[in-house]
Amino acid sequence: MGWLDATEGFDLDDDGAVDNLLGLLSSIANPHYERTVRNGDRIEILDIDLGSWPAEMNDDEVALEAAFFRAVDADEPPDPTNNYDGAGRFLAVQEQFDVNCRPTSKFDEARVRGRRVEMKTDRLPFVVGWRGTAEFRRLQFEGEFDDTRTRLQAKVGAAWTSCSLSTLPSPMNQEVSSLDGLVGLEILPDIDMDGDGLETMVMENQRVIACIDGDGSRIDGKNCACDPRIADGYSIAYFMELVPAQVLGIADWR
Ligand SMILES: [Ca+2]
Ligand SMILES: [Ca+2]
Ligand SMILES: [Ca+2]
Repeated sequence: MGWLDATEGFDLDDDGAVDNLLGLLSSIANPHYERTVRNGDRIEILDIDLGSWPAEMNDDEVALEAAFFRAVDADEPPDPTNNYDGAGRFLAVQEQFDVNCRPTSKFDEARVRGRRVEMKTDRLPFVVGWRGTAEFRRLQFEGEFDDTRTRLQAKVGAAWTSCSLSTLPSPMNQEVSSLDGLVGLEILPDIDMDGDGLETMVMENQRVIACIDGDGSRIDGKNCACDPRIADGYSIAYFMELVPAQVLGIADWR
């Protein structure tokens, strides 16, 4: 998996143009994804309810239940070499479930027709490690299975909220947040989630110190991106190849 180039992705704001602002940084991000997927630090599970699938592939559209969640290796000690051979065994992290043990990251809509899978959800919280949770809005997933319906090539697009980026450390400098890092590169949110125009941020000493709402009003403070008036996000698009996996249970993050 990795980030798609800025020219590829989904139209998240219905203006007819692809939205993938963070694709600008794909050449910086992708070596990190490649490494962490290979060494087992990044395990993402797409749980599709196979029970409602037709046994024979046909052109009927079938609604599915699906959820996305973060997982860890179930092998003791963790063995990343078998993660992608179709027999890998994993434990879902408990932070992806609510108190009734339902996934917090279910898709609102999921359907399959022939080889193609299309899914959507308005809000998807995704655990990115002990550091915290990424929040994606307007998430779209499109994938295509191979002949045996075991491997799935997919792309996923979403708006990654400024608030959640402000709670996660920058991969390039752990002293600042991912939002500080982006605004420092003059990369500002491009998806207007709350319809009041695009929000901007004010920096001082490499950190966001204030947010300017879509209507021009200023919200001071380093936590301004999590004020309810600040809702916009950064468009992003991922490519991924999914293989069969077994989920044995739920684990604490480790
Ligand atoms: Ca667009
Ligand atoms: Ca806005
Ligand atoms: Ca706003």
